[in-house]
Amino acid sequence: VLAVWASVALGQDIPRIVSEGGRHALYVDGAPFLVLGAQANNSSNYPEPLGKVWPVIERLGANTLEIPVAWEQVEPVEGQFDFAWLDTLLAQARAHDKRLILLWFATWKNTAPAYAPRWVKLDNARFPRMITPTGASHYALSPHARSTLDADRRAFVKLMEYLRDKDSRNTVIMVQVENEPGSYGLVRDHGPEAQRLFAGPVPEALRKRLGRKPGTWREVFGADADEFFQAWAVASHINAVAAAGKAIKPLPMYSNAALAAAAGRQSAATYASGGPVHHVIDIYKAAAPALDLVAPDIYTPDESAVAAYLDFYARRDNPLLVPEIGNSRPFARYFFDVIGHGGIGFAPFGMDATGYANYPLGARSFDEALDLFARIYRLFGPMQREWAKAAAEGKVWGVSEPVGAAAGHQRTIQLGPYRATVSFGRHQFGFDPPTGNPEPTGGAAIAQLGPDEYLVTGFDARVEFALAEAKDGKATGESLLFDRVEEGRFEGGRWIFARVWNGDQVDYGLNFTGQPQVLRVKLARLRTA
Ligand code: N0T
Repeated sequence: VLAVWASVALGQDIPRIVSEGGRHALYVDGAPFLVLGAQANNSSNYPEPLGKVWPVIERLGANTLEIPVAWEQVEPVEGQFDFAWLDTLLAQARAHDKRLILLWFATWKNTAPAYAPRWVKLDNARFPRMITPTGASHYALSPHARSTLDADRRAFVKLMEYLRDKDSRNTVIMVQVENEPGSYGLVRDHGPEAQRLFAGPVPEALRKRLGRKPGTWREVFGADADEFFQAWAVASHINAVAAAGKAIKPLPMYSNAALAAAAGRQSAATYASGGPVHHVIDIYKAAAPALDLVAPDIYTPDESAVAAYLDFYARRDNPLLVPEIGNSRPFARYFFDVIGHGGIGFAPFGMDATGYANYPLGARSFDEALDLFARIYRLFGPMQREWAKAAAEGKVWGVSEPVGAAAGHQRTIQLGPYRATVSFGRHQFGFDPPTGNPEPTGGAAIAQLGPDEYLVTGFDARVEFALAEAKDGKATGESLLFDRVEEGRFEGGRWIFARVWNGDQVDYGLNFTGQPQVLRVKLARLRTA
């Protein structure tokens, strides 16, 4: 009680993840917060390019900017720390009324040590690379070098001390520790320390969590042993860094994954082995309790793969955050699936005007899909807190437009007593079947506000409600009516009424266009038999 009082009195309601009953919320300033984010390009982490970042963030209507802090820029000379970048960044973020998620680019940045200071990345004796089975040097740093961990951790602690001392307002709401860790082309380290550990027993914490009998890595995990061993080592390093940082200021922290294929198992030499890919989430949970979550970086536009990834990462023990998603047009609609999974945040990657585009992962230009992301953020911005609160209570649903005719250009949402059918590409008047939108831009989101009362919104979609039990049009003696459909908006936590939808606006379902429209829908059952 005293600690709570003290933190409130000091204005230090530190952001935190609150999980209850397998649902999650990111608390910012003491209440659930939905990250309507955008990630800057990798090299935008200097004062000068910020001038090309903020205008894009403003156009998007994002509430959070994800941006790197490089180890090389804060500790260019060993033991000499320089946080001028953060001085500028924090001041400008506050002036723009935006929150920040800092990306700690250190031992692993897309697995490589390129962002480590030169006194680290050029000293292989003290900060060794991984070793291949034939004794050659790999490009990635070994996760088994105490010296590397000590140096990384010391710099990260300085970063967190800076935030403790200079950010009592908590402009920074989360920290990503490393970036897409692991190693490409080599499944695990074969250096002397790695070999010694690999021949030894699987750590008890891991073995018990996975319910396995004791044994060596190979005995326990067979063909998975190399990747699991690497994941344990990388996650342990990240955990030690995160734990030391949290001891200074306990901000939410996470690790992001360069994903493995959603279906089947490709060779671990072909993706970032040891990173938090979906089939090693449990290893990260065992090795890295200091992390609040592991997160998918989504660059495949394939809807079944995206659906699989969201299912993999939205878990009772893992809040869903999508810290990177491609910034081309097909990706925008996946916002609805992410928040439908109770996600705490979403951020297209590469959203600044510094001149780089990661096509074909994302768009040819940062502004190709800006309108699609921006309309979503403008819709959800005013009610992000209400949405995040409903998500924490497990009362949210969301779907996006499927491509191709197989799904019939529609999706179904089960709302307990009701079923919502969301269809795409129809005239607003009448019964014409859905044919899909000219491009897949549609999506709908529903949050339960009370008994029989739902917040309903979306773009380029029609939403229709039915009784869940009334299958195949069979009469049940009951029919479903709209008691009342109000259009309005949330402002400062209050619902502002604009008008009642009736007549054509409800007779053929609730039609959402490109306009930002939010409805409060009260459903009622009419007994007819
Ligand atoms: C992402 C971004 C940035 C299709 C790529 C994705 C960001 C990092 N890496 O622009 O580098 O810092 O997190 C790698 C995806 C590779 C997939 C290639 C197969």
